[in-house]
Amino acid sequence: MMKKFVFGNPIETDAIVCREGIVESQEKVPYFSRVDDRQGEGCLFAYEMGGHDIIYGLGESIRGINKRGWIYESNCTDDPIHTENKRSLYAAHNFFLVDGKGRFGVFVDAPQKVTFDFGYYERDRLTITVDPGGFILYILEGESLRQIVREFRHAIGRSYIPPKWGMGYGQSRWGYQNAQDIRQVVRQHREAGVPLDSVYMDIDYMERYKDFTVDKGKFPDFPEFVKEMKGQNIHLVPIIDAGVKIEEGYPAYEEGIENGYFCKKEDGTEFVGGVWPGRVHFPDMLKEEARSWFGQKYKFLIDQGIDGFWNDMNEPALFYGEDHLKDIFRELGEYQKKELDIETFFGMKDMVLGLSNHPKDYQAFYHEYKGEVIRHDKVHNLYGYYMTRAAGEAFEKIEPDKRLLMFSRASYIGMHRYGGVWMGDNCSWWSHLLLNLQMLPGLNMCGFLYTGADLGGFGSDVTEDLLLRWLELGIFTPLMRNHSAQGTRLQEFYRFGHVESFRNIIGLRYALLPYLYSEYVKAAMTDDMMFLPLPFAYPDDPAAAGVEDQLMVGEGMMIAPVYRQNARGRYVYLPEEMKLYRMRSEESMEVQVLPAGHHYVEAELDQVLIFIRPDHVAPLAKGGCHVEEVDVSCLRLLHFIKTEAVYELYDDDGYRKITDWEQGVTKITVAVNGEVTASGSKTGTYVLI
Ligand code: MIG
Repeated sequence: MMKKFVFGNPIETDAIVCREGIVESQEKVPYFSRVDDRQGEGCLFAYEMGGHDIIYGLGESIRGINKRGWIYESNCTDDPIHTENKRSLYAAHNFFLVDGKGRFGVFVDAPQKVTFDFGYYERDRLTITVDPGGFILYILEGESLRQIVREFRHAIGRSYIPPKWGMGYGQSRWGYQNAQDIRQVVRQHREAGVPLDSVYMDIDYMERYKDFTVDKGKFPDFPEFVKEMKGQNIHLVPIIDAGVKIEEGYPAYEEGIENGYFCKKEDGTEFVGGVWPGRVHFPDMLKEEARSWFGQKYKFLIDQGIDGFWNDMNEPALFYGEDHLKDIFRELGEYQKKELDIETFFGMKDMVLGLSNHPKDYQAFYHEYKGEVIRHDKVHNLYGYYMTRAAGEAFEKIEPDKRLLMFSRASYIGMHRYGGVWMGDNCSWWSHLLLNLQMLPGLNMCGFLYTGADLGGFGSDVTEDLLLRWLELGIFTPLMRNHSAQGTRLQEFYRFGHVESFRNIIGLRYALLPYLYSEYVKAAMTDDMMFLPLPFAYPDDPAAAGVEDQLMVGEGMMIAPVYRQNARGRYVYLPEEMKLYRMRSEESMEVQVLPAGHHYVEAELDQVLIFIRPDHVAPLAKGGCHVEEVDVSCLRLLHFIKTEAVYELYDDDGYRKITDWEQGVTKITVAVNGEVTASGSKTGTYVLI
């Protein structure tokens, strides 16, 4: 049951696409009291939580799986330091679930800033504050948490499905300069026997950071280079930034100016911001013609053989707004005349440090959206979504049958139909390995199935053990990409002493691909989650409710990664009896059945813990050096059979859009005596291990 409550004149976000079953209600919002409408200053709702209520959701946000006890702001922000004192990251995912005294879901469909206080100001009080402007509140009820999520996901439309190679391993680094650098990365992976499907191209491939250009000095024959890489089963994935460089003679700039595609200020002139290329204009992604123009620009790269992209800086990140910068220079002139003391020094310092992503700048430009002129801050949280939508809508026209890889940094619910998200600029910290795990289920709730973090951490210096432990989680995330910032320690796997450990663990991912890919596609097709907090699978187990460091992965698997340095194992909670596969590689494993309850489970640095639920199986293929090489002709089944297990294995060619997914399903049945029978699209041989 999904009820809709409209307040004021909301701006349509296109988050909800399926309205069937949604009831528009004139009654009072259930659960909440409307405390205050603050005379145009925003609107506030409150709910009194039970002492043990758990809050799930909010997608990409900091802190735990249970979001209770902190205050979060949906206000897409380029903040590269994801510490627990922060309130906003890059996304605005305004959906959450309350489980306890009451069980319901809430979606605040509002493109402006929204604040969620989950027991921050008052321990048992949950409040939602929506900044001025209209908005829609949806309240969802259902028989279980999972059912509520499904209902929500149905309303927001089917999640994006990547090409299969997008679930292979990707190597990235902000700093790869040219074709030579990339060739070397590929060669070293191949030489070390570390599987690899893609190499990412960060901003340095462009000509002076101009979107839709390739630097000729660095890539003398780009189409030929793309072909050369394809010949080695490597997909190149270039970055696209939101800002368009202001430069005479640069087509994207000239066309944008000529047709009025850039965001303008009140006086009708184009807003000027500063990002990588220096001075830029921001395409008005919300304006339909501008969006379709920007989307078509990707064709420049697609025509040269590119089949994947990542969209960056689309909060949009602003180093500075030009007018604001001028004000600061002027004020600095004033400060120069003063003695800098306790008052003036910090005033000056804060002024300069606060230059980037300043609210004043977000109030200085406008969009043309659905026939209206709207100030940016009123729709701020839609910008990244609409940039990715620009690409997604264009891809439909350019390559109607093919799946292209696409993920974005900023997002809003609705964008999940066009692409995935990566978790932004994390750091090489052990706490961020845990944060990576904790963000996964919330993202799934909000429709984002294609996701992952910068494995090993983007900022700061990684260590070999952190990278390996991180990989041991990363092998389960659909987006599995090692990315790091320039200036940090190099973190390609082959740079470390125990490259065989990396090779083995990542080999395990490729072996697990049939399972992970099946679970992904099934989750997308049935509006379900791939990563679940334990209580979603064991709603009646009070001990499962507090587990913050284990996840269910698909139907039959539970993972419990080690995320502490120097640990040689960890405590694991089993809500029921399970079979543990302690794996060093796809070949080498120790197997043990563990009863329900708390256990200390050993896991050496190069061992991954996989738990299989009773009467479930998970198939393992023979891994390869890239996804095309994964051999599914003989599947070995991780299994725990008490009576019988039935598994629906989905597979396809990995490139074409999926039209009839049930056609790709093979039903595998394992009887209690170990006999395996299969029916459906692909039957091969099966071995229990
Ligand atoms: O502010 O393109 O999150 O992945 O390497 C830095 C350079 C801009 C931020 C992205 C990061 C990328 C970096 N970009």
